[in-house]
Amino acid sequence: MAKIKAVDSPVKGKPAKSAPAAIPSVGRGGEWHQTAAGDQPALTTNQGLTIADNQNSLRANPRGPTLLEDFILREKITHFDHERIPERIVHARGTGAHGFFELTKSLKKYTTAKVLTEVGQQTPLFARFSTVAGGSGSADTPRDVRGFAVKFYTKEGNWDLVGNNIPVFFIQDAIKFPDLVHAVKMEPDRGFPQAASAHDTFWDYISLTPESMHMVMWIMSDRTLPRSLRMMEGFGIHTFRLVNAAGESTFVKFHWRPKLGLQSTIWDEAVKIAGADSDFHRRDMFDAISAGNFPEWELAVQLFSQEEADAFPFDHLDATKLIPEELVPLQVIGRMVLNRWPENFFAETEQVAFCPSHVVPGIDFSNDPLLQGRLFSYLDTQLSRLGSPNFHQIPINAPKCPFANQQRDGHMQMTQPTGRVSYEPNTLAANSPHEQPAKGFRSAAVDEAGAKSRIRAESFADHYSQARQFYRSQTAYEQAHLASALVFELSKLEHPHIRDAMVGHLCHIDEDLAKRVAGGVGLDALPQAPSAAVAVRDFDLSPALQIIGKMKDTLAGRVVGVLITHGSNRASIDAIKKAVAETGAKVKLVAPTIGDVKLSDGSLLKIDGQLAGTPSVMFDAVAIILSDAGAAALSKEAAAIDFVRDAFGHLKAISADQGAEGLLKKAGIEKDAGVIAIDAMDRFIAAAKTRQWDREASVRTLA
Ligand code: HDE
Repeated sequence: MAKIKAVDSPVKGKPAKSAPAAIPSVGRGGEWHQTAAGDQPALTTNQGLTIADNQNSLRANPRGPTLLEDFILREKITHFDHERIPERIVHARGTGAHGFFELTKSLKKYTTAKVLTEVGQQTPLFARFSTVAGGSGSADTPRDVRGFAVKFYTKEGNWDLVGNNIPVFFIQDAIKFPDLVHAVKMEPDRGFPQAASAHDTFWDYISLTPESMHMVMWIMSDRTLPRSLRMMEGFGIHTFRLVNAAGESTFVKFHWRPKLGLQSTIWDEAVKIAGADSDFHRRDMFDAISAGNFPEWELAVQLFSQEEADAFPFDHLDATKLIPEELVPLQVIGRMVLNRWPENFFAETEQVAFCPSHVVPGIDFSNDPLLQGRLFSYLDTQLSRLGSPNFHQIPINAPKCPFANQQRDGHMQMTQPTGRVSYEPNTLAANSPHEQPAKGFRSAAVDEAGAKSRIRAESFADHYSQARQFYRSQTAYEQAHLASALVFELSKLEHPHIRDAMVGHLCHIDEDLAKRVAGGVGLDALPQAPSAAVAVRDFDLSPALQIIGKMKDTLAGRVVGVLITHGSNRASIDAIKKAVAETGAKVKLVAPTIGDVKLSDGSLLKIDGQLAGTPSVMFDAVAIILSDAGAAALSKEAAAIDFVRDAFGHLKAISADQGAEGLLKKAGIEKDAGVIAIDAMDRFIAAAKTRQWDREASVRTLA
């Protein structure tokens, strides 16, 4: 039998700059092996043993069985097998960043919390943005609520403001949360759909939960399709309390307002982004921070007294209600800047453990029953996810102020306390931590009386009036998007009775909305509305609830895609780059092939993205700058036709030169005010700052 020659095994990884020439290693089957250069640290096991060979497991002979004895293999594989921790049951998909909060206005009158009283102080923080329904590997852009969680590492302990990008919630009582989440998650028998609410179990549950109707208006609006995590608002949702030095408390709601203004995508765009770049939001945040364009938000508060709360036409303890800005104006008190991307995604973004119960002296809870349930849930979930009551010792979770107590031991204990005292009070250790009556945390002394019961307050009974207020406060474009989203979602249902029930609820909110949706899902007549617990009221409209009304007149932080080919006009490309850069936005060049493109003047330009992998959904506005030959070639290219057609369909401004005409024609573009000649740069920039809303009726039939 012929002797079998052992095969060389390539050495993985880059050779070190100073790597010595590969030397054959005798007696290991003839494979060659590169030794570590002197300046490289040794690869070791977790016990510190230097590893000689990280490419071959220990075998009985070169082609024989692997030996159980190979403790190096077993340690490595075992560790690998345990690399994942349970993902969050909700909000599994997230993006985090470090930054700081700077207070600009003191709330000393209302609170003792130093983070809210020391003007000019910068408090380090970690923020995590997330989708709710999908798993940790799901796409960034499904229609979904976004988590907006901020951990402030204050001098007085960690304060976690764990909010969402929508100021209300689905349910009024924490006991309903597991049902809500089970209903929206993939259906248990089939394991789909992932990260989508457009399925029977979600709408079945919602149709039986009238208190969620206000939230339904928000999730069916474009708020659930943010253009960027940098362009969303954030809300603490619940009413909290601030407590001052005299022990007096004031109610507070927290709001984050993005410096770049509010902006959303539209549904067809969000769907296509998910295919083009499922990490769209994470990458956008990474790119912005890497480029030094640090995302920023204002922190604002709504403050109100018990007497004012008593006069509201809704209950401030009900998380399905908001307090319109027109009723209690927002006061801006500071800003958050995110300026550092985590060094390690797992260690920081995955292991960060937020708990609404993490507050500091001067901040306290209200009786919102949803908040009360959350105060339990998050600590419990961290014990399950991170596996130990010592999760606060993980660097991302550890307070940055001194912390000490007599809690001891436990799984994965990292500290090694000394001495014989592990209890408080004591007389044996003078320097051991003791309670501090004067400066420690105290709950607001609130009178509580009444009979114990499982009864929802009557003041929680109005489920439709704020839903109506939200819908009617939207622009006509936004109303059409909302109605169409409902049609889309309800059309996916297999069970017609759920559709009927949902349209029945809509009748209470707005009859026109109900008719639009009924028409969209093919109902001949409006179904019977369920009985409402209380009569629906007409609140004053609140324009602050719009997105379009809250877009800022800016292109800053956005991206303009410029489609070019060989022979494109250099001067036009330079002009658009200059104009876009002046607004604080950036240009990305797209061409059929990656590498350099040779322009009209013979110069070379490096391309940022290849056409097939860089569709126009990645951009806020586009320019098409082509030579005649380039346009002729691209007219036979589906990706180029889609580039233009989608930009037009997604209501984006399009700047086009003479050469681009052929491609526009091939894409069937009927020019409107948002399709702008390349030399009218000011008009293009102005149009790029918004969407061409009036175009929509010509490209899509909305409900
Ligand atoms: Fe959460 N929620 N939630 N939630 N939530 C979690 O905690 C829960 C609610 C929110 O980036 C979990 O660490 C209950 C409202 C965010 O790590 C869990 C109830 C709001 C995040 C949990 C709610 C939120 C979570 C899962 C009903 C907006 C992600 C993993 C009473 C104010 C934080 C985890 C991050 C995460 C429970 C309702 C926001 C299971 C029981 C209302 C932003 O503990």
